[in-house]
Amino acid sequence: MKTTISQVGKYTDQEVTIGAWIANKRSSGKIAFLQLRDGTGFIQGVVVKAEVSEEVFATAKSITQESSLFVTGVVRSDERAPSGYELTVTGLEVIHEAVDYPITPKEHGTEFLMDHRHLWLRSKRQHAVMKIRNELIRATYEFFNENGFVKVDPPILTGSSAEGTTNLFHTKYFDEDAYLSQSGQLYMEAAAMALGKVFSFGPTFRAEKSKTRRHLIEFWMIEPEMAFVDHEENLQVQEQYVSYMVQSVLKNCQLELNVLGRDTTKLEQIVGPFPRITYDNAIKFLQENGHEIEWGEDFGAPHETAIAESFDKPVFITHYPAAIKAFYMKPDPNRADVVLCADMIAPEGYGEIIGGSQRIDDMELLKDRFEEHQLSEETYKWYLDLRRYGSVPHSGFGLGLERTVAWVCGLEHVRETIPFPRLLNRLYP
Ligand code: NSS
Repeated sequence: MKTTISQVGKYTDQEVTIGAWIANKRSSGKIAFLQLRDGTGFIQGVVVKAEVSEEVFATAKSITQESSLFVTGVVRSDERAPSGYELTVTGLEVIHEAVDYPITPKEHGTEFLMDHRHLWLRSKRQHAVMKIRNELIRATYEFFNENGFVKVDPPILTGSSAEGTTNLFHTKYFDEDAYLSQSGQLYMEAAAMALGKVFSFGPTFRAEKSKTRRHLIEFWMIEPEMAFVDHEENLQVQEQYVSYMVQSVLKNCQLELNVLGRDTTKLEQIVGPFPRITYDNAIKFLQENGHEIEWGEDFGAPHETAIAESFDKPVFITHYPAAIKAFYMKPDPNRADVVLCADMIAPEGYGEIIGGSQRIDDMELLKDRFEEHQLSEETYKWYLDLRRYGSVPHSGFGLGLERTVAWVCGLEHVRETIPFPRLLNRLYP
């Protein structure tokens, strides 16, 4: 029976064949242990000299790391094995022999591994990260589909900016100037007026000369947008969504969390509601704790970490000064110098994972903002139309997938959270 490692449990004590690679190997005169991987999982294949043909044992002894082969063997249930199973090998058919695979079981430097990202992805750790990334995506679709949202795909090539003009990737669109999307938000607002509750999931681009462990040049964002939803309701959707994602990973990715050595007790606490703190109070808190920061300044990573450390759950920082936030955010009706927005800061020092807000729904105010931000009204004519024809209160947010993966997996740096990271000095592989 041809099967995969993830499915061997259905064939206990039966003979199966699996297409696999040699992840690692050790052998003695009488026995060889093959660490096999096939993409769906990892399993140990045991080759006992006395039980197989001479040829099979010779192959087991000489086979090199990352060679590919069809392995035939009997599935044994084994409590000690991480997957719960082991394979007693009866046959080996080599497909392709790998010569001098560059990533050996010894330690390698980060730059070396990044240069070999196309191969590094095969490792057990990276495999676990990609599986958890996939679970977060799967849970995202499940959550929004079950809650009445429609998936809408905004364009990647755009003629305007959504998040400020300083970090736009410029390109040509035949004779016109064009930019790679920083955020699909403005288009999602149009979609919300057509479909009510919508969400997008796609790549976004920021030409930021930042080299921090939280910044990617190309990253993936989930952007829900909701008509007839205000600031407070927006926060409720966010805490439900983030709780749902984390609980889904806990339910479906125990093996992967274990490979990564993640402290899951920390993740078990991620259940809404999440605490909230206003920007005003966050500034006070920081000042009282010896940070040099004045009202009106934006938070840096150390500030975010200091605030997050007071909580076991993600925390919303709300009501930022209008002057340091995007043009489209709605001012607080009780106080025009702050806006109805929130950033969600993940616990354990992983920083901001969500930025969201209620949007300006008044056309005249939006026009004023365009002027203040020196944005051409002509470029945003269609966006103003949303306020011209049946404008409604509406809100939305953007969750950065890679920062969320870093947090859930407990990774130091976002470079391991995406298959092929685009960083300041890296476009290869
Ligand atoms: O700039 S954001 O804070 N907000 C927006 O783009 C809004 N237009 C979203 C919306 O309301 N529809 O980015 C949102 C999130 C932020 O919290 C991070 O988690 C992530 O996107 N983000 C990034 N991740 C990795 N690398 C970079 N450079 C990055 N920039 C933002």
